[in-house]
Amino acid sequence: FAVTTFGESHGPAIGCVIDGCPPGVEIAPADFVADLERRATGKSRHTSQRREADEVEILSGVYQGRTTGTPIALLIRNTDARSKDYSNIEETFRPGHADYTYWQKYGIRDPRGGGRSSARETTMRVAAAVIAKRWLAEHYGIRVRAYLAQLGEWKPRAIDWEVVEDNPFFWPDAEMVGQLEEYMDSLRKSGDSVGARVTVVAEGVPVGWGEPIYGKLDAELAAALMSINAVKGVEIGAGFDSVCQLGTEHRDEITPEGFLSNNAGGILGGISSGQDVICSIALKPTSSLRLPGRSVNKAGEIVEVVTKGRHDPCVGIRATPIAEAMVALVLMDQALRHRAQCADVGPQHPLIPSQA
Ligand code: EPS
Repeated sequence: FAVTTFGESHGPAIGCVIDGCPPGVEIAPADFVADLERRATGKSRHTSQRREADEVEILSGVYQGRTTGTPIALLIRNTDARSKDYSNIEETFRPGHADYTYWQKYGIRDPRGGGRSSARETTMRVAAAVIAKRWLAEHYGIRVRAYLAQLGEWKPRAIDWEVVEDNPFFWPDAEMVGQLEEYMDSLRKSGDSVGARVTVVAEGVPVGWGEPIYGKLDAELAAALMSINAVKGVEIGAGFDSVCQLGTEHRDEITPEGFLSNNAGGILGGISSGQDVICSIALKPTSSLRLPGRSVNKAGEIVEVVTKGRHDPCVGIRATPIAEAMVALVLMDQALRHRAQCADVGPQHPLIPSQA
């Protein structure tokens, strides 16, 4: 199950091609709406105010409402680009942005909204994952969901999945939402940005997915999550907290009824254990800022950079559904690989039940 995307933030359209999807998955343009809206700009005052329709056109791979097994092409036309916002940075490099590395690598770059390096591209990852999520749910009862686990210094005091979709931050602690609104309002007014942490939990993943050395489930999750714009860190399970743990504390002891903890994040030796698969990502603060920063231009001269445009004061907020999507894409790929190799081998004895 391989996904590739194409398109630039300010080009005519963005799209993706999904190869290797099994036939028979029911899918229609309306099925993409909910997840694309969760990720979209312009849904609250706390994110970019660009207003995109994000309407999916299915160009191939679906016949009479079902996938045919052939490559699926999805297209979304860009409808609200304002390229003049970027006319002042054509010759310069935003500090902390991919402008500099794209230009060094290719000798040419599309400065309009960051072109290919824009987070607009992640729309298509979320679209592709709608199909993966549906297939995973139908075949294995898997549910992949995520929440914002930290915003700057703010950490939730409770994790309540019931409230995550009811506030603009994907925040799991309803009592704190008012404080976050205030904080984000003052941050936006200041013109600065802040980082965040997102946690993804995949429930119902059977034991045995992932390959032992090349293609470890955790390695593929890390690569997929790290490929999201602005991600600077990935953790699986206890992640960097493992550094301070003792072995007796970290190991997840086993009983016939199941594991007694989940520091492993549901993955042992690169293979799923049957527990929840848990990953977290760290996102850097948005680099496109209206506050002046020091940089150089293409001639190497000292310049001061100010970015216009409609940017997110915290890209981490909208990264929540994107992280969820990347985990679903990896799980679907690993599921198909596992079926190809091990379809005839069931789980071994003694059998520990899959568990949260
Ligand atoms: C982005 C810059 C902004 C965001 C954009 C990501 O766009 P603009 O170039 O219009 O200022 O709105 O996000 C999206 C359009 C989207 O759909 O996520 C950036 O620099 O990454």
